[in-house]
Amino acid sequence: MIRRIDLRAAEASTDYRASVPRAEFDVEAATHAVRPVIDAVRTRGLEAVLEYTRQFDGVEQTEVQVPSAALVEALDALDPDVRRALEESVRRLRATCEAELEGEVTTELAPGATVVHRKVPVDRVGLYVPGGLAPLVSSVVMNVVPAQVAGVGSIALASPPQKHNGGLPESTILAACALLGVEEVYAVGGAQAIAMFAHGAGPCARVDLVTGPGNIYVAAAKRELRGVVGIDSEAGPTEIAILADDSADPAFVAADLISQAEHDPMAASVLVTDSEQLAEAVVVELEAQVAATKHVERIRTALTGQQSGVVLVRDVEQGLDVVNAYAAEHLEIHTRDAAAVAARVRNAGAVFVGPWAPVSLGDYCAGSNHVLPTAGCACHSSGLSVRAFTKSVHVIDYSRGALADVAGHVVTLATAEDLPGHGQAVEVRFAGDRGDVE
Ligand code: HSO
Ligand code: ZN
Repeated sequence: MIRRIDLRAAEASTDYRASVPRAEFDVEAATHAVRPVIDAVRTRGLEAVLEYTRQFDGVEQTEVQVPSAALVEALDALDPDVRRALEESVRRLRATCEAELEGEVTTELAPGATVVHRKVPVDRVGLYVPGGLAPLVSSVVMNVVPAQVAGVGSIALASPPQKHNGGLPESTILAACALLGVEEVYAVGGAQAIAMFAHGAGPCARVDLVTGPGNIYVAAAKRELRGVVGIDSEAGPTEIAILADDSADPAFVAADLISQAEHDPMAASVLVTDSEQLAEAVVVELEAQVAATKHVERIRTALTGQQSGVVLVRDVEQGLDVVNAYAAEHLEIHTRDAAAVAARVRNAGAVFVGPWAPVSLGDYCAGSNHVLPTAGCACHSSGLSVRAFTKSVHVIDYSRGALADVAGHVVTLATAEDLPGHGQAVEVRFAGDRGDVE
């Protein structure tokens, strides 16, 4: 079922980015569809948001904000087991986020010459939680917790309205918002939600930063609005790559490939191995396990798609080159000495080491974040963390003497760039009696 790519004879200089399977997720193509939506929300605000909600979600609304009573009710009705699991998920992620908070860094360049690298949280963020094939209640946790720990003062969250829930977002999503103390929730989805965040509409004031995954229209809207508003990263269909040798357990490997294929017919599951035997055993396991899963169709489509495959390599060394080129959203290492192999991974959204750290653990309860770069973006971008919700500001504090010490260099560089006004801004301070002012 799953396709096979044999790279064992590839030259050492091969650019594996061209050889690894990859989903076709043509964000560009969706751009022309989202442009009018963005324009309409920018110019007509709430009225346009309500129109698109009627058109795309089939829901008739007169307002977009979820009443606080609905949030409280959803939390009251939440299954106690789900509540406990969410609380554990929050506890672990919060601990990681708190440990990762970066403090101020002060550098003294000379007596009286300091530069402070100060961390400032973004003022207001808009978090997007998709509806889609499954209501990802865990994505509420993954977006909200780092924003809260970073110290973001104003948090708004949007999720598509659901016909089966009276036009409100999924109840579990509302319950998670209530659990985390998020009070500003909008029943708006798709490009219109991203446009509402970027430009403001009705009760929703514009935000400074939008985060969270979404479908192709959400990704296209984020691409269009980048600059008007800050954007975390464009999230495409989910991906799992597994680097395994003959020590791996084929049942574990197959189950993990299936777990991410379960998200989306376009999801990518890629096994990279130097063991022909393991590859065959995994294929046998996939057949057996897929037949027993709930979402067989979706999973089969994902596993047989051109974006998935079993890649055969000569050895783990070549396997590392392949996975570094692929830059998977999630990468599992099932080899001997897995920690040492994992230490050599440079490009991956998140790395899962050994047989006891499946991606599902990271999806819910590891303490790591599951909003991660896809489509090879892990070679330049990071997953969501407190960093995504913080900006840094350099604060420059020099005394008169400290400026005097370096003034000559400033004037020289200003002259070299033919910008004498820059030099003058320093020299004026030392001209005449001004020179005595401290
Ligand atoms: N694997 C998804 C996140 C998720 N899985 C949420 C289950 N629920 C993208 O990292
Ligand atoms: Zn998942």
